Amino acid sequence: MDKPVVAVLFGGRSSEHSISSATAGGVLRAINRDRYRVIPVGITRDGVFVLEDDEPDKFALDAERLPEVVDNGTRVLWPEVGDRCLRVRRADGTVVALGELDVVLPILHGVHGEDGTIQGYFDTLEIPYAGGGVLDSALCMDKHFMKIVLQAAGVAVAPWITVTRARWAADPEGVRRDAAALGEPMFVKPARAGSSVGVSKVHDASELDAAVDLAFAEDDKVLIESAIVGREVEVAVLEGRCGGATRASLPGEIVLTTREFYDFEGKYLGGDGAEVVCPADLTDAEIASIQQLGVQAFDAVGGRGLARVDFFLTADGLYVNELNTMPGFTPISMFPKCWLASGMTYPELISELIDTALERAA
Ligand code: G1L
Repeated sequence: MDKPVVAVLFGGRSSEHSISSATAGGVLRAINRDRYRVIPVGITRDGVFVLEDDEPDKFALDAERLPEVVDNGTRVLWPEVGDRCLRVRRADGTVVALGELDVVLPILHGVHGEDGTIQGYFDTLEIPYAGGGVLDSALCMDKHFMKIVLQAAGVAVAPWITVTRARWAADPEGVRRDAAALGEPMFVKPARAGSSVGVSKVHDASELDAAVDLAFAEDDKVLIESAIVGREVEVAVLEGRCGGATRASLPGEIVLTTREFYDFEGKYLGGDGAEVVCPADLTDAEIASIQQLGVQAFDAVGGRGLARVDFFLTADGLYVNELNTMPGFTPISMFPKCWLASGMTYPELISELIDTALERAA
């Protein structure tokens, strides 16, 4: 049998274009080339699909120059429904066939990446893809709906209120009153931005307005949540194979040293103050509860492919903080680290995600 052809899709119209490109560089370096034929497809910041160079080092994350997909004139033409042939149109107008596409590995963040829209596009084209599907991606992109679904499934989440821009304009006093009932401190977050952008911790009522305004700069819908005091533990979840059950890794932990919470700089720019540790120092009973709740949360949102489930471990139990269908995916990110601690290497994990998608499509 021929090797399956995998299009690695990255970049995109999101603030995390460079993170996506750098992650794709790592995936291009690690993917098992004995098993797959790889076609790198970049999306420019303007949303143009271009054939990229198969050069992992081109996309390395470097503090001086962030990696970027630029329009090189070689446009990718997706197959029509029922035809799997991937083609490109060169700048001179000639069209060249690259081969029969088997599966897309989408490494994209935010708008048109992890919100279910690109997933719907590939569903429409009948092209299999790794990772989350339309429903779980869209649900987990919106913290308001994600929390409602988790709560309905019996998964504990931090108490919160959701505030629309319209309500904040019409009834700020009412919002301040509802927020006060949550107690202090609180977190204020945009409903739909990723990577802690627009998130702030509010220690007392005097800080609330500025935090809400900051979050509204990112989205028209904002969550105000009680800050849960606890350890930040996370588990990496994978869809079951061959009709089997959902699987959870050993849990990891975000160990804070100087930073108040795990923000964008701490996550991606090598800012110190937060450390990703896996396996976390936990009792067997704690590990079992975290794994069981991670699987329950994944199944509650109709999870597909993978998700990282983030918890607060407190004296009175576990709260799910977030379910991320496109978790950080460099070799040093939590998701791959948790599977490494559980016996699966980074290249094996990439194969697992691709094979799960191929198996579902078969
Ligand atoms: F391989 C999957 F499952 F498709 C997959 C896709 C995307 C795993 C992880 C990610 N993560 C990301 O794309 C990102 C968070 C690095 C983008 Cl900024």
